[in-house]
Amino acid sequence: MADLIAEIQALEAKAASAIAAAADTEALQNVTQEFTGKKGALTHVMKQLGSLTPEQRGEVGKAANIFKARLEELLAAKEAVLAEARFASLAETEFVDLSVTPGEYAAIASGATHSGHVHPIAQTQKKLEEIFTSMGFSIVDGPQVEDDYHNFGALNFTDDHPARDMQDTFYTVTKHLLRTHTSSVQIRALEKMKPPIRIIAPGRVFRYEEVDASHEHTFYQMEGMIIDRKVSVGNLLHLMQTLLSEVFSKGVEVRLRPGYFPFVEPGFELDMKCLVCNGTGCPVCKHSGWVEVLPCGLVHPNVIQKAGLSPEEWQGAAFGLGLNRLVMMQHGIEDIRHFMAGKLDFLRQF
Ligand code: FA5
Repeated sequence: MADLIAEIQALEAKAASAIAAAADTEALQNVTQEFTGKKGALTHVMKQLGSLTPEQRGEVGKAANIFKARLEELLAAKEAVLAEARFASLAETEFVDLSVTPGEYAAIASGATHSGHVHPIAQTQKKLEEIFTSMGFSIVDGPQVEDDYHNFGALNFTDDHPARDMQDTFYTVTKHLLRTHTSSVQIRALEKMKPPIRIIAPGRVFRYEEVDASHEHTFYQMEGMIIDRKVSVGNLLHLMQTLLSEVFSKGVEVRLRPGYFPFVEPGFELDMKCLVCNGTGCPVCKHSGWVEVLPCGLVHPNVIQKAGLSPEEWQGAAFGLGLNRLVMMQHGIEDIRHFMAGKLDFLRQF
């Protein structure tokens, strides 16, 4: 009998160290099984009671009950410690910050936090700004709500000029308009700055367009203009080449063809081989294999004269880059509408 009681008492020390080592509730349940379960250590001792007198059995039973009570105490104390640790870590991981927006909260709760980044058009715009400022150009800006004079009149579009129809225009009730191109900023720069002038003017422009894979009603252009003594088509082509080779790290196929704009003479259209379909034909290039991205030309003498400068002394070269289409070529984007659709899955690729 004494042996059995000693065996039971020895179980307490073993149980105490198993409970101390248990890292979670599951481990605690295993300890319970190990000592008081059907195949547990205490059950094993109790199976040996058969040879004892009823009194001796009573003594061993008492020792077993003391052990069980002690075991429960130890288990309860450890469970309390584990629960406290669980709550402490919940407070760290499952807090509710009432200042975050629902979108941010969903991202935090799912663990999928994404840091924001610059829009792909703005990324390319920034790169171009760096290239041109390193060549001595300054970045200038102008209003998006313009008057007819800066958007058309000063750019050699007379009142009844048929070329006005080339750019379908949104007018306001005050007879202002949403600028149809960044060429309006050429005029504002000529009004403010003294030649020689080297500027770029990136910005948002608007047209009353039927929207499709390559046409938006709201899109981005970047105007570039040089006014200097002795500016030639050679200077213009050099600018175009620099621009394209810096944006595309690989060589790209371009073609230059005559283009008509009232504010340049001669005028050119610079098209790029469509990089969405590699020139085989798709909705972006309207199945022609080529995309208009970079019209340009030498500034028309009338524009220079209207700005109060002598066309004999000063000449100019200008271009009007279609930024959305350039970025489409850069990344092989097959529809211009992705840029403003607010789809995070699209934007996160860049
Ligand atoms: C112009 O806007 C002239 N101001 C460009 C210019 C500047 C010519 C200086 C000469 C000298 P155009 O309408 O072609 O030209 O537009 C210029 C570029 O903007 C196009 O080549 C094209 O890439 C882009 N673009 C035009 N319309 C849209 C549109 N609806 N959606 C997206 N991009 C467009």
